Amino acid sequence: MSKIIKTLTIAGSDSSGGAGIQADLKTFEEYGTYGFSALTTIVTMDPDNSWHHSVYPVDAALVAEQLKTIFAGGPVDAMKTGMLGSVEIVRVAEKAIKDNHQNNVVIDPVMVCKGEDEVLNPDSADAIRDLLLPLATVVTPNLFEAGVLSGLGKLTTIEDMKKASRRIHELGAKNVVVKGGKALDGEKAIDVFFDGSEFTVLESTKIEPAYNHGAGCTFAAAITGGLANGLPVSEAVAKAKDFVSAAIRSGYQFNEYVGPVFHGGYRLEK
Ligand code: PXL
Repeated sequence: MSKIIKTLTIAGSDSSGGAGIQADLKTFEEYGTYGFSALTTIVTMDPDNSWHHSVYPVDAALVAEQLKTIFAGGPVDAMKTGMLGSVEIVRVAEKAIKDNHQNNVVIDPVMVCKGEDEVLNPDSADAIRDLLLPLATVVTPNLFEAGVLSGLGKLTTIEDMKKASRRIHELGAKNVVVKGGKALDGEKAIDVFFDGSEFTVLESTKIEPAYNHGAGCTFAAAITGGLANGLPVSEAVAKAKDFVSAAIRSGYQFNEYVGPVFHGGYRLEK
């Protein structure tokens, strides 16, 4: 066996399997990497209450202990963060990244689950902006998160997305992908990539019906897998877009509320 390529996710558990650490570890495996995980929250969804999400954060000290275990083997080849759950956990993630001189850091600034539109925890959103964006190789906000991080509010056009990317880059993230996904009007699913000097508009055909629960986590995990494998950022992002489109095409209806992506879709289509 040649060198093991290591990836890490600091994120929440989605028991329904499409998002969170479940998405990340499955995606890391698809990229041929060895995945580590530090669990930050446990999320449950209630079928008796319209699939309402409840988020239970893990004690921040326990997140720190998990990271101590993981980094006992030295830095990983690339890592990502997902749902962090509290300001204290954001601080723990920041400290682990700094103390271990970890590079190739993908920050997915998770603020809400799909279908829920309140910022889970506004203080954590501020902490992600102030403490983690300066450490980010790539940050992957959706439209809503990009509006919050940039302070621009509701984004509705590609021009808005570009403006938000520029603001978010100024906050310290080296590369920014604003995921319009299917949220913008029109036939295409559109994301904007900004590397600090140039914008690239990434387009794909909107997929209907969209079984897309977990698409955001899977996209960020795929970028992480690409970086771990040595791809330049722009190539890691472009491949991740193909990877997540295939995962959506292979998604399935789990119940009346949710249809997750299938993380093995890209492999099956090859
Ligand atoms: O898709 C956002 C998300 C991230 N992380 C976890 C989740 C969700 C949404 O359900 O459960 C753990």
